[in-house]
Amino acid sequence: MKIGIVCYPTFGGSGVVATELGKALAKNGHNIHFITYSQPTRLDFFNENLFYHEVDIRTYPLFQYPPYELALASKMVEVVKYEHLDLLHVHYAIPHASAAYMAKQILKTEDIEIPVITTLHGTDITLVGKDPSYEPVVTFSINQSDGVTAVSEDLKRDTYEHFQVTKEIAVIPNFIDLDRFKKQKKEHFKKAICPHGEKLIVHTSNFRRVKRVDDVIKIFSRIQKEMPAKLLLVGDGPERTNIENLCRELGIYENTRFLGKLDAVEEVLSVADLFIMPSEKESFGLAALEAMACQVPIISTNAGGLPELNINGVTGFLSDAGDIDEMTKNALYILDEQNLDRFKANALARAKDFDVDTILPHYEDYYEKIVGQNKRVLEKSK
Ligand code: GMT
Repeated sequence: MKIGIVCYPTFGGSGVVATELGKALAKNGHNIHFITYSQPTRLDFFNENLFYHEVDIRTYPLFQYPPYELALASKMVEVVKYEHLDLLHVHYAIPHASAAYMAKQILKTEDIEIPVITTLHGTDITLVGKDPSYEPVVTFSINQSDGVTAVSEDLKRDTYEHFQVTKEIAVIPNFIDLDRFKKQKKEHFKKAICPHGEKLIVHTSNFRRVKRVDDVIKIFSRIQKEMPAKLLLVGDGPERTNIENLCRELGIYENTRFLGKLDAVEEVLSVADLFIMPSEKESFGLAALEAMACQVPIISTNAGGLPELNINGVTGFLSDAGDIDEMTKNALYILDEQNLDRFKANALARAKDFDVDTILPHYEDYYEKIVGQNKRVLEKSK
């Protein structure tokens, strides 16, 4: 199949899933055309089936905000037309689903029918999409998509609850490449960071408020009072300065390292003992899945789709957002030598359920279904 993938090219979860999906599909022989405003971060290798089309965003003194959505729709029209695509798959509803709708209508005037699939990832529904400034367009463009997928059952429920969506939503969870995300031998790295056998705790995120990174710091500060430990923070974002200040306030800065936007996160996860994800909202929790694949147990909230990934008392523990006491107690339980290896093994076993080789066929079957449906409707209307 010839598939156009539209996504955010940055480190965000939706962009990572879209890029990894495109790479896996290309390896399976599909032609994948990425359409976005810069080279996706994880599009880092050559494959004869992978193509990249950059959206040209022309600005003009009149525009306070350059109209990205129009430039994107125009690029979609061009790529569908000249590359003879069978399908457009857009990741993250805003503004990709409405731009795809526009492209579809333009192409229709030239007798080209292109099916559009929208994948809902999380904050496009749970946070930004619900806002009255976007809600009508989000609802409309989801309903106009030929197919809609969500990354968890919880996100599907949330979409039906908060939007007048009538379209059937298929749940296809996030997935993981277990060849890349696996425990690697990085003992020298562990020794350098934890020279006295300290336990190593990791958090990775985009440091937005919804991630509650301050809770990570508070939990770590309490763990440290009970056992020697170090904290590695991967990623960057708007809350970074506040978090650094909190570390200084709590006197734990010396035992905390900010690693920034690290690409080889699996190397850090390979030496970690515990991963903390205290998010207020989390539709799936891809970062937690990456940790689990590297045999790292999870302390998380029970928000969104996290209970569909992290099994309470087995791969880690789930708590209400903000319950620092319970999360600390559970973290200390996991880090106890009597329990740690069991949780690590369980985390890996659970991660295997989300192996790319298991999840990819769900996307391929869904593509076949939507393209087939589209063809049948067209034939009937002739
Ligand atoms: O907020 C983020 O973490 C980024 C966001 C995105 O869409 O770029 O991630 C969301 O999509 C990921 C991939 O499907 C999910 O694993 C994350 O749970 C989800 N984040 C939130 O719901 C907060």
